[in-house]
Amino acid sequence: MSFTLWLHPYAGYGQKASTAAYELGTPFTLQVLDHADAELMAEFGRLSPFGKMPVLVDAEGRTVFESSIVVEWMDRHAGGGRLIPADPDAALETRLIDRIVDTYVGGPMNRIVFNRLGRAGTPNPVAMEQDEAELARAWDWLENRLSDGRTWGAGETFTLADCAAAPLTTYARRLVPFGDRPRLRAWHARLTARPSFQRALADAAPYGNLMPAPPAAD
Ligand SMILES: N[C@@H](CCC(=O)N[C@@H](CS)C(=O)NCC(=O)O)C(=O)O
Repeated sequence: MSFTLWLHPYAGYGQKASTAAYELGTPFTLQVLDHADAELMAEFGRLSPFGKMPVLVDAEGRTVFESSIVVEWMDRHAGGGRLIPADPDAALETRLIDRIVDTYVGGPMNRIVFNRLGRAGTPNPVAMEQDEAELARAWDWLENRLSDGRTWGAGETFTLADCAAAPLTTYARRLVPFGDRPRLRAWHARLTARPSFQRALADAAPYGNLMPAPPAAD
């Protein structure tokens, strides 16, 4: 299996895909997106129907997009059953946590960042407050879900849920701190220490700090 991942190493959803690839140990070609390169971005525009990263291009030139589908594809082609557990109930819990993190952590996070950068027109403080409230609600929900003592997002093995949560919680906690949520904080510490995520962070390091938010204070 050989494939190329089109992404920017700083982007949270890009790191979700690269963390998964590093976790599986599958070699891949990293195609870094560069907005200053019009030709490259035009090619990316042809690959990505909604202009979003990551996009995976396989050896036959077929594209796979949407980060969760990209991770499922990589897991299946690496033999299956690791990032999406073979047990159907465990797979369902994995997909649930992945959906919650993508929708209610990544969603408001991206909207707040777009607002702060002025990419959504004039910054809208009311919309930003609503998005901060949604993030706090996601933190509460996750804290409660972790109360069964699980080690990782969906159980005792590192899955798609953790590939999503590692980058997205790392960025989103800079907008809405974890506060008094010890299980969420402990999970995040385990995610941060995971070698696959450390490799994704190392890919991002040369780009410095692009996030319009101070470093996490808590
Ligand atoms: N639902 C998409 C979301 C991907 C996404 O939002 N990617 C961001 C980077 S973190 C992006 O491509 N942003 C570029 C833009 O919107 O211009 C997925 O899971 O792949």
